[in-house]
Amino acid sequence: MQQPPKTIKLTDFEQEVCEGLNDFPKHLSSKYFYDEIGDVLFQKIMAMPTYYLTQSEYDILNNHKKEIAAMFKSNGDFDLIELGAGDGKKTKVLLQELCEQNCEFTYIPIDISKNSLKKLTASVTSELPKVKIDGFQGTYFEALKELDSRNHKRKVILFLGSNIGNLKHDQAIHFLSEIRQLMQPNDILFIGVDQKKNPQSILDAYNDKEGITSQFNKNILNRINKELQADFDLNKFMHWENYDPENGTAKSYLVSKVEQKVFLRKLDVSIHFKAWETIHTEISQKYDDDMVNWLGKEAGLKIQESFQNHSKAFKDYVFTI
Ligand code: AVJ
Repeated sequence: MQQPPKTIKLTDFEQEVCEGLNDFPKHLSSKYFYDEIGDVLFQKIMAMPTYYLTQSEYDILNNHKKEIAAMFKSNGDFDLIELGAGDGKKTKVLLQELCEQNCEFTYIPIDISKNSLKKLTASVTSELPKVKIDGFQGTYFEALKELDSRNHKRKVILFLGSNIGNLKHDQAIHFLSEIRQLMQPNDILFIGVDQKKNPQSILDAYNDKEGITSQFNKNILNRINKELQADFDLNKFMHWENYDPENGTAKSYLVSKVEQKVFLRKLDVSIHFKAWETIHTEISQKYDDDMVNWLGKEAGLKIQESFQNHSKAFKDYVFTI
């Protein structure tokens, strides 16, 4: 195994890429999908009919906005905190309804990307001028801790889109427990969770014929090429999706079609691939009520209510402490 010279101070990205590609089996973290190109590709994925998640959750929010908004405001003023806000298309349905019900709230989207926060703030300000928006750039926990120290407003925390699916069970429990620590009795955690369903629909969602998901998955190699001056040939890798209906875990891989060597010039590291060797890049966990109940219990959270779309493909759960 090759390590870069000790004198170089590595960024988290460099460190994790180096470790992941030297590990066996190889892996890279899906959190690095989202550079500027990755953001655009994910927007395209969300617009594909086969990627049913986005439309399903949109329908839930749209069909139940009255009840949801009424529930959010039932205990008075609050901060509406959104983890990983993205383009806010789904959230705007709720923002509009909250305005119509004359709610007193501040919308605080949290995102790691300065650029997407700027765009979101501009679009909310122009489309929904009544909404007070005060975005926070940083990781979820930096932001939540900072908000906790700033004020003691009641919190309604949104975590939409089944982003929790990128976490393994122990990571999801850890994540939920951390949020639980920052919640008071009247606070709400509202989470979107993709459900177990016909395994073919799940494979189709992550393996579209147009190859957009493949581009999205391979973009992590492009990013390594750009940022670590590497020479991955994307044509020598294929996107592979696997779904295990027993445990509900969808996994994405990049498979090396040939034996090859890749050089990461910035780190002075070269990586060897056997023919058909894999890089595991993402998990997209699917759940049912029992699993969500269990996660909540492990983290000290209770399900108060849940909302589903007509096809039952997707659910939003309301948790309290
Ligand atoms: C943004 C994590 C919810 O896992 O469904 C879409 C990302 N990956 N297609 C998901 C994704 C491949 C997505 N999440």
